Amino acid sequence: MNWRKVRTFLFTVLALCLIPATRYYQVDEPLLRFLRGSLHVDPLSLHLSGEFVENNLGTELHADGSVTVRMIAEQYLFVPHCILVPAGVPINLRITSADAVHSLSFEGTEYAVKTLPGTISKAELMFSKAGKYKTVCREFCGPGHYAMRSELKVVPRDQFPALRPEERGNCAAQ
Ligand SMILES: [Cu+2]
Repeated sequence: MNWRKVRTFLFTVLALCLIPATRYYQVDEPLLRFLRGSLHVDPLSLHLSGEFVENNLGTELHADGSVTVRMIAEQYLFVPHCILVPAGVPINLRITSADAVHSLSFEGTEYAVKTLPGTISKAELMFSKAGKYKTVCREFCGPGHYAMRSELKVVPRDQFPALRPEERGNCAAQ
């Protein structure tokens, strides 16, 4: 038996296995959720029905003080373009994509949320300090990818506007 050939073969198999293994949490996790059927959403009718209709996007303040943020990522912007959230409050982010795979990240933080058309990505975020965070797409999604950025504005909790149940917070209202 030619040990050198066997060794080369085994190394090749190992290397090929390692590539998907390192990408698993980035790509396959939303894909698996999608295949499991939970958190499924139709990317073609986001603006027509369901939780991602336009007047449901942005920051929603619940009676218990918790916050839900709903967003859509699409080539080449995040909707809403500017989001307002209170500091020091856990934020439930729910985001989906209308077209390609994107990744919403907040500069200066570890947060990065991959979005995939057809599935809702969920994340728990918290911003302890007030300030502005640039939000950028970290997944190459086409020629306009590098212009895909928006903003998150964190304001002290007591300065966060008291929203009526049907209202959504965004920077334009500031
Ligand atoms: Cu992108």
